[in-house]
Amino acid sequence: MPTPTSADKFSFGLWTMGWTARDQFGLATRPALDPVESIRKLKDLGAWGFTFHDNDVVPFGASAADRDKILGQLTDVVDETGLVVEMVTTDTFSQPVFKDGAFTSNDRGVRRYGLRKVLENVDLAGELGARIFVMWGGREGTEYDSSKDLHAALDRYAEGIDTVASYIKSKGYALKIALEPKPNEPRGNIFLPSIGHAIAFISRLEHGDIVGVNPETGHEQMATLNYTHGLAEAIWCEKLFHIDLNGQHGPMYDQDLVFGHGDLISAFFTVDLLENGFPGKPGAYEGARHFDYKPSRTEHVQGQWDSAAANMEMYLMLKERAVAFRADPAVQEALEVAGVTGLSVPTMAAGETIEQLLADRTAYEDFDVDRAGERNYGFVQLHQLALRHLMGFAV
Ligand code: ASC
Ligand code: MN
Ligand code: MN
Ligand code: MN
Repeated sequence: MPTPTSADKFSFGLWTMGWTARDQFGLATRPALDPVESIRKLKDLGAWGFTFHDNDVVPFGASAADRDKILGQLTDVVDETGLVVEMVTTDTFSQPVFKDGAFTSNDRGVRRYGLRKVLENVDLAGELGARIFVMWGGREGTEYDSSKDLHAALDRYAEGIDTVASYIKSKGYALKIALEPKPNEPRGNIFLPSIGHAIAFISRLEHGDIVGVNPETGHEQMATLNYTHGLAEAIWCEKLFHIDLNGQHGPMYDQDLVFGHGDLISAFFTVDLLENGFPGKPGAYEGARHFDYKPSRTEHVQGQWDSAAANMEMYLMLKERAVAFRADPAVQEALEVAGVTGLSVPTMAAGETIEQLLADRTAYEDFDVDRAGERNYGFVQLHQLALRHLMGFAV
């Protein structure tokens, strides 16, 4: 089995393997993990970095003295292990005060409080040297459309993100914001439900240059969207700042399974895109391979760590297969036959004008539409080759 090293840039949220499995229907099934011990354990398993919400390490409402003590322990274990704090995120969803959202709450006092909580956390992220600041607005949304002025909500959301971005710039932190889309859960409908919605929103911001996206596998799949396509468009827009990898079986509740334990074929093509898709192109993703999963409620401490290791093993196994898939001469020929390689050729010739295109009879009047309609693209055979590689039958 391939084993992870820090060069693989794997990272985990402390809230992921540390989840005590308290859910809507039942109590916790395992004890809370000590964050300091968890960081040491992640190091032993071969991870490169870790991430956290403010309240994963500093309890909500902790005194300044307690906060400093906890953060001192955190920086000590970072020094000891060499693990990287690559991303920090803020919990603006757990406490009752945020039940109608933080930046888009109808209550202005809550909005100002939410903004202050996030700005405090920006300082923490900046001081710890994190490069990415994720914002998952899980409570920004509605159950009832009567409950929200939707235009005003988007104004307030933009105002909030722009305020945070301008604060980051004014402080000179090397931080970029990554918005995390999700269609629903915990709200009936969450604002910025997909990668595409988020990118359109970012294009309207004043400080959108330092704002991108943090797409999560399962969140896109809950909306029946193709995660790999979403990543591709985010890279193409130079907006893929971070990723949350996990597993999901199509449109149902947010499962947060181990990466690849849901839609395995989709996971294969996600890894293929990340490893083979855009190298050297503008916006190519070089950040952490970050997992945002939850060990199933049936697992106790051993299962929590087994599942953490499983995420990295899945990624590396898929990477091995994806690299072999691209290197296989039979695949390269099939890509050629299918026209996949030909798609890189611009449709217009270099320097060609629209007039020249209009005058080109071979493009239209004399184009053999019937013959083109009869082309066998061979996509099924190509996909079969991919699955042979994925299943280990192509050696
Ligand atoms: C995050 C993030 C999520 C949520 C969820 C909380 O920061 O990326 O998807 O919080 O993991 O349980
Ligand atoms: Mn999720
Ligand atoms: Mn996430
Ligand atoms: Mn999540």
